[in-house]
Amino acid sequence: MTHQEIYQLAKEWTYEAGEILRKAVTEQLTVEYKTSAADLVTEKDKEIERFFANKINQVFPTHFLLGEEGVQKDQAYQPEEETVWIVDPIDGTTNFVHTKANFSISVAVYVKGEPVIGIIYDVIKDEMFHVLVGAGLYINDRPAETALAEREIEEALICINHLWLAPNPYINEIKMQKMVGDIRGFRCIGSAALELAYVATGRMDGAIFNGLGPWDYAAGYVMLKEQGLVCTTTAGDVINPYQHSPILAASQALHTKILNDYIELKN
Ligand code: 2AM
Ligand code: CA
Repeated sequence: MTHQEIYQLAKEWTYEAGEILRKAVTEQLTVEYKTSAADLVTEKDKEIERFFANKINQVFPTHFLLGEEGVQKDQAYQPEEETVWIVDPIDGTTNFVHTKANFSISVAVYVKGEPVIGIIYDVIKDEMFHVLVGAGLYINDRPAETALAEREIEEALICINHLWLAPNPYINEIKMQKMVGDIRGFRCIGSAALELAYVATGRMDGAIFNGLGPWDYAAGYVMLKEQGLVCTTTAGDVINPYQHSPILAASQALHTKILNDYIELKN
């Protein structure tokens, strides 16, 4: 099958999964803690990941699945040698449970280490960000703007989390506080994937995360790359798409400015 055909199927499956989640927000959910009360999982996270696992196993038995909930067990493979689907069945589970909006399904396909497909679906808004590398980034049926404005720091809107403005083990909070004072504003939508899609489409100018799973950023990374934007670790290094990573995404000039002036890592 061609990449174009895989892309079409991936979008169809994501819409189908979205339909399940739109129904689910009206139902009673079983919520469990994963690592803490701030890290939730519902039966729907597992159900949606299982949905993708079944589809992939049926249609692409040679492909692998790297999903947040780890429903596909017993896979031993070298990701750089294979076709790998990187899936977050619900990105922003806390929003899914509490606010019932601003959560997304994130699906990426990487072929032999290369980003090929990225899909981020805002289920409640019915807004799908999607890209097949080389064929352009789209928001539903509309091409996203390609020439994104290069904003000065005082005009920038940046996605960050409140955690990085308070004492924390990862990043110097004093410099982060300086940054939020210098920029136009900051936002935390609560779905890292959606935040990266917003940077890729120019709705936000940058995003900083201190610890994301591959499923949180893999699809966003494909979109940012297609748009000529920069996405690295918070140390400015190249990302290994199969590992947990801190992330800094922005246009070239802002990325350099944030890295040089506002980020000081603690370890
Ligand atoms: P998730 O909903 O798929 O867990 C919340 O600010 C954003 O950070 C969400 O996209 C959330 O993804 C992500 N995130 C990654 N690791 C997390 C963790 N350990 N606890 C809470 N949110 C996490
Ligand atoms: Ca998730």
